Amino acid sequence: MVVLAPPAGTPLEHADRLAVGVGGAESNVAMGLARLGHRAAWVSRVGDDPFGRRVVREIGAAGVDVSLVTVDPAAPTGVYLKDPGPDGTRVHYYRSGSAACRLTAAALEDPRLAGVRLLHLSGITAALSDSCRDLVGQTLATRPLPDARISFDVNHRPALWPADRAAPVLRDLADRADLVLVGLDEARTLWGSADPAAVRELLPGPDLVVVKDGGVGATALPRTGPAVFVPALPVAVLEPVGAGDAFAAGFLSGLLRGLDLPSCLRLGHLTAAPALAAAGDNAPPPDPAWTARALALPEADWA
Ligand code: KDG
Repeated sequence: MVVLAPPAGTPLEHADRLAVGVGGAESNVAMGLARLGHRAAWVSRVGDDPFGRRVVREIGAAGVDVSLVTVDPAAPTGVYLKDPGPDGTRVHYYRSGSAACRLTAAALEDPRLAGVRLLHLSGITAALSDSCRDLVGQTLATRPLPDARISFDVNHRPALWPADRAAPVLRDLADRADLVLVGLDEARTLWGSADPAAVRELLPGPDLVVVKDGGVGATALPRTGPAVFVPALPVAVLEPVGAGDAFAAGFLSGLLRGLDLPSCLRLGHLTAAPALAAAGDNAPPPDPAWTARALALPEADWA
C-alpha cells in the first residue's frame, strides 16, 4: 500500500499536506530481510496506477525481488492514511476492492518460488477479502512450497476486522504455522491471554511462538526446551508502526543464519530500534558491523 501521512503530531483533519510513503506488513518484512543481506521476494498485486508503480519501485529499491508482483488493470493500489492523535496514531484504510484484495492462492503457484526456505504470512492478508483468507488458509493447509518453513505474524488490525470476528480465524491460522509472532497486547485483546505461557498454551501447533511485549522485551517459546526472554532496547519512540515487522525481519534473519534463540531475539530488537525511532513504516536496519558488535556483547550487557 501507499501510506499518506500528515506532519508528525498533526491530526489528519487539520493537515494541509501529506507525505507519501510505502507500507504493508509483509513488504516491510521483505525489505528488512533484503537489507539484512537475504534474498527476499514479495508476492502481491498492485493496480496499474502511479501508486502501484511507486510501491513496486520502492520495495524493489530495497533489494526485494518484485518480479512476482502482478499488475492488475482492473483494481487500484491500496492506500492508507495515518491520523496522529493524543492516544497515538489511528489508521484509515482505503483498500477494500484494491488489487491486493484480489490475490488468490494461485499467487504462490509459481516455479520461481521452488526452494524457498521461509514463507512469511500475516493476519492482515487474511482480513482483506475471502480470496485472501483462502490464500493464507490454503497455504497453511497444503504447503505449496514444501521446503519452506512458514512464519505467521498475527498482526490483528482492528480497523480491518473486530476482535470477536478475527480471534478464532487468527488462532486457527497461527496454530497451523511453524513459527508465530504475536504481540502480548493483541493476544490479550484477541484471546484474553495474560502472559507468554498462556499464548503458548493456546497455540500448541507451531514449533516456535514469539510473544512481543513492546518496550519490555520478547519471549521465544520453543516446542521443547525452556522459554527465552530478551529485554527490549531503550529507544525514544517516534512512531511504532512497522517496528513489529522490523523485529520480525531481524528475528527471521537470525533463524536463517542459524543463530541461537537469544541472538535471534536480540537481532529482532536491534533491527526494530531504527523503525521505532523513524516516522515511516520501514527504516533501514543498523549498520551490519555495529549489529555484529552488539550481538557479540555478553548477554549480561543486553538490557
Ligand atoms: O505493521 C505495519 C503495517 O501495519 C503497516 O505498514 C501497514 O500493513 C499495514 C496495515 O495493514 O496496517
